[in-house]
Amino acid sequence: MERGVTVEDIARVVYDMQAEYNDTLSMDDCYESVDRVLEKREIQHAILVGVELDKLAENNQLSQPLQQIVESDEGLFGIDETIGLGAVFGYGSIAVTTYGHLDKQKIGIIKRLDTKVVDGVHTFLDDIVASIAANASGRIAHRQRDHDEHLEDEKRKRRDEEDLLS
Ligand SMILES: [Ca+2]
Repeated sequence: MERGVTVEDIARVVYDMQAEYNDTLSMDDCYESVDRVLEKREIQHAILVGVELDKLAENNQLSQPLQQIVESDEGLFGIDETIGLGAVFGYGSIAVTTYGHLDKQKIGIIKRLDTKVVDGVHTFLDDIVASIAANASGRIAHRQRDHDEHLEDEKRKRRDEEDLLS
Protein backbone atom coordinates (compact mmCIF):
# COMPACT_ATOMS: atom_id res chain seq x y z
CA MET A 1 0.00 0.00 0.00
CA GLU A 2 0.97 3.62 -0.25
CA ARG A 3 0.89 6.44 2.28
CA GLY A 4 3.27 4.79 4.74
CA VAL A 5 1.11 1.77 5.54
CA THR A 6 2.24 -1.76 4.71
CA VAL A 7 0.30 -5.01 4.52
CA GLU A 8 2.48 -6.17 7.39
CA ASP A 9 1.32 -3.25 9.57
CA ILE A 10 -2.29 -4.26 8.99
CA ALA A 11 -1.58 -7.99 9.38
CA ARG A 12 -0.03 -7.25 12.75
CA VAL A 13 -3.22 -5.55 13.96
CA VAL A 14 -5.20 -8.56 12.74
CA TYR A 15 -2.88 -10.89 14.61
CA ASP A 16 -3.27 -8.86 17.80
CA MET A 17 -7.04 -8.97 17.46
CA GLN A 18 -7.38 -12.68 16.67
CA ALA A 19 -4.48 -14.46 18.39
CA GLU A 20 -6.33 -14.88 21.68
CA TYR A 21 -9.22 -16.68 19.95
CA ASN A 22 -7.13 -18.84 17.68
CA ASP A 23 -4.23 -21.01 18.96
CA THR A 24 -2.91 -21.92 15.54
CA LEU A 25 -3.02 -18.44 14.00
CA SER A 26 0.17 -17.39 12.18
CA MET A 27 1.27 -14.06 10.76
CA ASP A 28 1.03 -15.69 7.32
CA ASP A 29 -2.68 -16.33 7.89
CA CYS A 30 -3.10 -12.66 8.75
CA TYR A 31 -1.16 -11.51 5.66
CA GLU A 32 -3.26 -13.73 3.46
CA SER A 33 -6.48 -12.50 4.98
CA VAL A 34 -5.49 -8.85 4.52
CA ASP A 35 -4.54 -9.56 0.90
CA ARG A 36 -7.91 -11.13 0.25
CA VAL A 37 -9.73 -8.20 1.81
CA LEU A 38 -7.73 -5.79 -0.35
CA GLU A 39 -9.07 -7.57 -3.44
CA LYS A 40 -12.63 -6.51 -2.58
CA ARG A 41 -14.06 -3.73 -4.64
CA GLU A 42 -15.84 -1.97 -1.78
CA ILE A 43 -12.54 -1.77 0.09
CA GLN A 44 -10.68 -0.54 -2.97
CA HIS A 45 -13.28 2.18 -3.42
CA ALA A 46 -13.06 3.23 0.22
CA ILE A 47 -9.28 3.49 -0.16
CA LEU A 48 -9.59 5.52 -3.37
CA VAL A 49 -12.01 8.02 -1.86
CA GLY A 50 -10.32 8.33 1.52
CA VAL A 51 -6.75 8.56 0.30
CA GLU A 52 -7.74 11.08 -2.37
CA LEU A 53 -9.30 13.38 0.23
CA ASP A 54 -6.29 12.99 2.54
CA LYS A 55 -3.93 13.86 -0.31
CA LEU A 56 -5.96 16.86 -1.46
CA ALA A 57 -6.04 18.17 2.10
CA GLU A 58 -2.32 17.57 2.42
CA ASN A 59 -1.72 19.66 -0.72
CA ASN A 60 -4.15 22.35 0.41
CA GLN A 61 -6.43 21.69 -2.57
CA LEU A 62 -9.83 21.26 -0.93
CA SER A 63 -12.37 24.08 -0.70
CA GLN A 64 -13.10 25.65 2.64
CA PRO A 65 -14.44 24.72 5.10
CA LEU A 66 -13.64 21.12 4.09
CA GLN A 67 -9.92 21.86 3.79
CA GLN A 68 -9.69 23.04 7.37
CA ILE A 69 -11.84 20.18 8.72
CA VAL A 70 -9.92 17.38 7.00
CA GLU A 71 -6.52 18.96 7.51
CA SER A 72 -7.01 19.35 11.26
CA ASP A 73 -8.83 15.99 11.62
CA GLU A 74 -11.64 17.59 13.61
CA GLY A 75 -13.18 15.11 15.98
CA LEU A 76 -16.72 15.99 15.01
CA PHE A 77 -16.24 15.28 11.34
CA GLY A 78 -17.35 11.64 11.49
CA ILE A 79 -17.49 10.94 7.74
CA ASP A 80 -14.10 9.25 7.97
CA GLU A 81 -15.46 6.73 10.51
CA THR A 82 -18.59 6.28 8.41
CA ILE A 83 -16.61 5.33 5.30
CA GLY A 84 -14.64 2.77 7.33
CA LEU A 85 -17.80 1.40 8.91
CA GLY A 86 -19.57 1.20 5.57
CA ALA A 87 -16.90 -1.14 4.27
CA VAL A 88 -17.12 -3.69 7.12
CA PHE A 89 -20.67 -4.94 6.63
CA GLY A 90 -19.63 -7.44 3.96
CA TYR A 91 -17.77 -9.58 6.51
CA GLY A 92 -20.47 -10.02 9.11
CA SER A 93 -20.94 -9.22 12.76
CA ILE A 94 -17.39 -10.02 13.94
CA ALA A 95 -15.95 -7.51 11.49
CA VAL A 96 -18.42 -4.85 12.65
CA THR A 97 -17.63 -5.49 16.33
CA THR A 98 -13.89 -5.50 15.65
CA TYR A 99 -14.15 -2.22 13.76
CA GLY A 100 -15.92 -0.63 16.74
CA HIS A 101 -13.17 -1.89 19.02
CA LEU A 102 -10.37 -0.62 16.76
CA ASP A 103 -12.10 2.74 16.39
CA LYS A 104 -11.94 3.15 20.17
CA GLN A 105 -8.72 1.31 21.04
CA LYS A 106 -6.64 2.35 18.00
CA ILE A 107 -3.75 -0.11 18.09
CA GLY A 108 -0.51 -0.39 16.11
CA ILE A 109 -0.45 1.42 12.77
CA ILE A 110 -3.92 2.88 13.44
CA LYS A 111 -2.61 4.64 16.49
CA ARG A 112 0.48 5.85 14.61
CA LEU A 113 -1.74 7.34 11.91
CA ASP A 114 -4.20 8.82 14.37
CA THR A 115 -1.52 10.42 16.53
CA LYS A 116 0.27 11.74 13.44
CA VAL A 117 3.52 9.84 14.00
CA VAL A 118 3.31 9.16 10.25
CA ASP A 119 3.83 12.40 8.27
CA GLY A 120 0.99 13.93 6.30
CA VAL A 121 -2.79 14.13 6.55
CA HIS A 122 -4.36 10.74 7.41
CA THR A 123 -7.82 11.73 8.56
CA PHE A 124 -9.42 9.03 6.41
CA LEU A 125 -6.61 6.50 6.25
CA ASP A 126 -6.68 5.46 9.92
CA ASP A 127 -10.34 4.49 9.63
CA ILE A 128 -9.81 2.69 6.34
CA VAL A 129 -6.93 0.70 7.81
CA ALA A 130 -9.15 -0.17 10.79
CA SER A 131 -11.79 -1.32 8.34
CA ILE A 132 -9.36 -3.53 6.42
CA ALA A 133 -8.03 -5.01 9.68
CA ALA A 134 -11.57 -5.61 10.97
CA ASN A 135 -12.60 -7.34 7.75
CA ALA A 136 -9.49 -9.52 7.77
CA SER A 137 -10.16 -10.39 11.44
CA GLY A 138 -13.78 -11.24 10.72
CA ARG A 139 -12.74 -13.40 7.82
CA ILE A 140 -10.32 -15.37 10.00
CA ALA A 141 -12.85 -15.72 12.82
CA HIS A 142 -15.58 -17.01 10.53
CA ARG A 143 -13.25 -19.49 8.89
CA GLN A 144 -12.09 -20.69 12.27
CA ARG A 145 -15.71 -21.23 13.29
CA ASP A 146 -16.40 -23.17 10.11
CA HIS A 147 -13.38 -25.29 10.81
CA ASP A 148 -14.57 -25.94 14.35
CA GLU A 149 -17.90 -27.05 13.01
CA HIS A 150 -16.10 -29.58 10.77
CA LEU A 151 -17.43 -28.29 7.53
CA GLU A 152 -16.42 -30.69 4.81
CA ASP A 153 -13.66 -29.52 2.49
CA GLU A 154 -16.11 -29.44 -0.36
CA LYS A 155 -18.25 -26.81 1.30
CA ARG A 156 -15.31 -24.66 2.25
CA LYS A 157 -14.02 -24.74 -1.29
CA ARG A 158 -17.38 -23.62 -2.61
CA ARG A 159 -17.43 -20.74 -0.15
CA ASP A 160 -13.97 -19.66 -1.28
CA GLU A 161 -15.19 -19.56 -4.85
CA GLU A 162 -18.17 -17.48 -3.81
CA ASP A 163 -15.77 -15.24 -1.94
CA LEU A 164 -13.88 -14.63 -5.16
CA LEU A 165 -17.04 -13.95 -7.15
CA SER A 166 -18.54 -11.45 -4.76
CA1 LIG B 1 -9.93 9.43 11.25
